Amino acid sequence: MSQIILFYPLTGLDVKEVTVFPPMALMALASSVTDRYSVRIIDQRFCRDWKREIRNEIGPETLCFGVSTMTGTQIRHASDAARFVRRINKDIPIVWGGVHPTLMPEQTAADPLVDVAVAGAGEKPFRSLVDCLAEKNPWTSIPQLAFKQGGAVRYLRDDARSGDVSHFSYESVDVEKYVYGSLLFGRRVRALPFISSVGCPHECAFCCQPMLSGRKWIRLSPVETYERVIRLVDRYKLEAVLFDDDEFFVNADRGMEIARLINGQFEWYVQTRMDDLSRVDLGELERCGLRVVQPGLETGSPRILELLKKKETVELYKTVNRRLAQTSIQAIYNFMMGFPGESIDELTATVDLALELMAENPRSRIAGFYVYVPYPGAALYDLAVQQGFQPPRSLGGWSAFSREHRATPWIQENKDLYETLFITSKFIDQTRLHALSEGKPFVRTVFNWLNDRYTQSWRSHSYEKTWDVRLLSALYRLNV
Ligand code: B12
Repeated sequence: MSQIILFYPLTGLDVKEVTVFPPMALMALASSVTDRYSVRIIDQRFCRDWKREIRNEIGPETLCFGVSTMTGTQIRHASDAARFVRRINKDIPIVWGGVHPTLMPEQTAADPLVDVAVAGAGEKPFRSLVDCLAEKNPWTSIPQLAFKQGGAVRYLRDDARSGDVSHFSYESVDVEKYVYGSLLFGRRVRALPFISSVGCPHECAFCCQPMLSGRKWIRLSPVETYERVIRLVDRYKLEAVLFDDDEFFVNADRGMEIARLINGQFEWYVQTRMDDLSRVDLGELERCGLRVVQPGLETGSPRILELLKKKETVELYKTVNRRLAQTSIQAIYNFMMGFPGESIDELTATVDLALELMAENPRSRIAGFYVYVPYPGAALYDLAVQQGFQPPRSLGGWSAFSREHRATPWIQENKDLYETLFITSKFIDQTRLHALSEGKPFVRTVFNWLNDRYTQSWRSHSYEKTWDVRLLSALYRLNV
């Protein structure tokens, strides 16, 4: 049987049981080919000796080596793997897919370590490609592919979106490795992610999703969602499900119907917006098992909210936060900083908003304060370029664009301030990291000390890069 090797690179944010989720992109690809081909998924996050693994797998029956990547750190690790495969056998086609090749198919395909870049949902084009490779047929007319031809790059653009969103081949990975999620639920629970819809109709100017999805929202019906999720829950004895949809409550009625079908049989988590939360019945969602919501609030400055095209207000944030406080649903808020033109006062407004939300809703958490990174495909990207941001001209250049990216020209003057806020934001909610210190009293004591120390400095708006921030920053970077 012909064989396909799929590789999931380190992301730069790889904390087991916290951010290491199953490589769903590759499991989706696998589901489209396993009827005819054998598929081996290598997840670098679990595989220190990934080179030996690749060497052992590659053989005469290998049809291609596929690799998935977001923009940022993953590109570097994907390139290492591709380079290694080239060295072992230069005739194995190397196929790249994922968010970054979707945003920049031509630039990706121009890289010497890329034979084919696939833009968009991969199931259909990947199946067509491997069929052609297996039958030794030409593949250069398959839509969604970008590749080099006659000294130039050709890209067969096709914006059609797939109608299905969640056929994952769980058999192609060792699911047990991914099953626990401790940070989100505050304790170790058996949990797996599930995706019930893809895309998002909103147009947030910092997000690449409008370009990825064309602002279309494709979803499973409530019954389909429930049936697939409950099968997953039964099969893997799950206590919780993480809905990794970009925006779960785009349609409030659909969301409520899914909730009623779930009816508290397991705990669940969703990514969603505050305005969507203002339109749903939080009490009923609580009864139906919704435990955690993770909205992006981004800023406490009304001007920046306008700039970001969030179409939400600080007042709405406060109102919904108060309503959430009356339930047991925990809110984990995401913030961003370092936007072009953002003043220190505007940044302070974000700090104050975070403190106020936590004071009014003591169960709420702060996921973090992240520095804005101009990802290609986002509307704000053009403004970033006008403000002096120089986009990389090659695939390799984008590998530096992780969440630790601190190279945008307008933040240089206050780089230490952003670094301090990023690091201290991880401790500011008093308990979010506590799950990591379970059973480790010394670590817990240190966390408590840091919590108090940083709360004081946020309250007094003093963000000095003290020795402890430097140390934490160095420790953090070891993982990136
Ligand atoms: C889970 C997740 C993560 C996980 C990693 C994934 C994992 N498996 O563990 C973690 C938590 C580590 C993560 C981190 C980050 N993430 Co994230 N993440 C997601 C999320 C919620 C789901 C990804 C997923 O599994 N999708 C499901 C699969 C089926 O879809 P897919 O990946 O698009 O794959 C399809 C196609 O792309 C293609 N394809 C993919 N790979 C391949 C490979 C081949 C060979 C082929 C042919 C095709 C192909 O086919 C697949 C099936 O159709 C998405 C949002 C979303 N709903 O998709 C964001 C998303 C991918 N993340 C995003 C971002 C911004 C980040 C962070 C920067 C966030 C932050 N501030 O920290 C970091 C990056 C790490 C870093 N060092 O900088 C952005 C992408 C930005 C970009 N330009 O790359 C997204 C789109 C969210 C958003 N709307 O902004 N993330």
